[in-house]
Amino acid sequence: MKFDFKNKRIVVIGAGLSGQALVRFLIERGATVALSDLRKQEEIAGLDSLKGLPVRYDLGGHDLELFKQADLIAVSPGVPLDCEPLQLASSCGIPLLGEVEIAAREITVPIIGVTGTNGKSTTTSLIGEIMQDWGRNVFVGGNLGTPLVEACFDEYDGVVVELSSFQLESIEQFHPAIGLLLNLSSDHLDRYHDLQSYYQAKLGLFRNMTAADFVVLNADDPEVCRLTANVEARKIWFSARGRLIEGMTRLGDKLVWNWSGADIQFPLSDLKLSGEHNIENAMAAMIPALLQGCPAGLAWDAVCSFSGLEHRMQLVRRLNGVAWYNDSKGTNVGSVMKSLAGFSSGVTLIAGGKDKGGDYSPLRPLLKQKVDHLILIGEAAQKMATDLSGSCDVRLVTGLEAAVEQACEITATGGTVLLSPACSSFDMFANFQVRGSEFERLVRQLPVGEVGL
Ligand code: UMA
Ligand code: ADP
Repeated sequence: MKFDFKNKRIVVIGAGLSGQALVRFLIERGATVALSDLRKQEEIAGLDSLKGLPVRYDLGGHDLELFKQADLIAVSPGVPLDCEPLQLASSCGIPLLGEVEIAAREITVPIIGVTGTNGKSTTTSLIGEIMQDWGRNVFVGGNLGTPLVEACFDEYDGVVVELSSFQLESIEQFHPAIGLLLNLSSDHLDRYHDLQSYYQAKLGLFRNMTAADFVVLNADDPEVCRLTANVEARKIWFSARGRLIEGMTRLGDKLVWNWSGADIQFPLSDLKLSGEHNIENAMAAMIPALLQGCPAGLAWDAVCSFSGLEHRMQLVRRLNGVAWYNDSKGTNVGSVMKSLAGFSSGVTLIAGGKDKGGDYSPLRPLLKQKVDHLILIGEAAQKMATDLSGSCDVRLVTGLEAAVEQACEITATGGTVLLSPACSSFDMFANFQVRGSEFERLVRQLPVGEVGL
């Protein structure tokens, strides 16, 4: 049901990308809007885009009176629902709507929603590539970078949206036609009290889905299987371990799609993306398109021509026999494990950043097998050193530049240097993109001839 925003007093909390897009959208719909953020004006990028709009600013802290007088609070994903102004507004009976919920009430075309702990951005982009190659005018965004509410400014045939647990926490009526849950592992324990609360937030994806909808699920992930037992929508499974008769399954060097009488094979040798995890992403991404009637060959061609997103296992440079990879988006233990799995040995791993409250010790077996040196940076460095000591040579350094210098000195010829932090970037950088770009800059300026032992 659409919300009537006309003449409503709405406080938008969080002045990042989502908050700014919400302000533009709500003003267009006739609301009286205030934008509130803990940060000061000079600390917030992009506010210029709101120049000339009738917005009341409440920056450098939240004015609680403003929240008490609102008709509605529009919530950015990065703002926890238990923060003081939102608790207060709730206790006064003022409705809180998340950015995705607000956007979804306006969107009338079918939505494909992608969630999971890892692989969301890659899979969302792959689905977008297929749909666009198929001639569909789809909006592709969400947690990937363009807030979903931006989809309300234009006409589209469909929407492909990446959804984080933060966005799914405040779902009320959001109802995708196809929902994908790629995998579940530990993350964001700085926002959630425990892992189960994080998983429950993810399950918000399915809240309004019915037997007329489809869910795409990873048959190899025990948590996904356990937690989706009661989901009403029709389940289509994918398995990289070849365990399915129906659905999308990997059998050696090909994928097999068995569904509703179809039996189609896709050769994995055509895939440009590398890494076992990307095979899973490719499998998941093909399913929505095939369900919607996209020709299988066209869908596979689109997947195969996709060479990956920036900051995900990107080869930056080969220098004096050492390969340097940027995996700045490896922001949790599960993703670093997948990234390390692609190497045999001789890795110098640069990790650390802002700690998200998890346990790093599941990395120990892979560190023992594949990593010679672990160079730690950022706020999490000490905790990681404690969790991982004894698994390989562990060093703490002051920052990314020092880490690159150390890696350059100690990595043997034939080896690999991998930035895959297992942490978010916010202790030292604006975001993971800035961290990755800074790493690439530092690596590119390393002099030829002085690298490797
Ligand atoms: N803030 C307050 N009060 C609080 C807490 C925060 O005012 O109590 C303010 C902060 O000072 C900041 C703003 O809220 O100015 C942060 O808002 P935001 O984090 O929602 O920022 P956006 O720029 O809108 O980015 C969000 C997503 N960020 C988060 O979920 C943390 C972006 O995902 C997403 O791309 C964007 O919306 C568009 O949909 C980023 C992310 O890190 C990539 N996501 C997490 C992840 O992938 O692990 C979930
Ligand atoms: P997300 O948007 O969920 O963070 P991305 O597609 O941006 O996922 O990939 C981020 C990192 O997660 C990659 O660099 C890789 O290390 C890891 N990753 C990607 N896909 C998967 C997957 N299917 N399973 C586990 N890890 C993955």
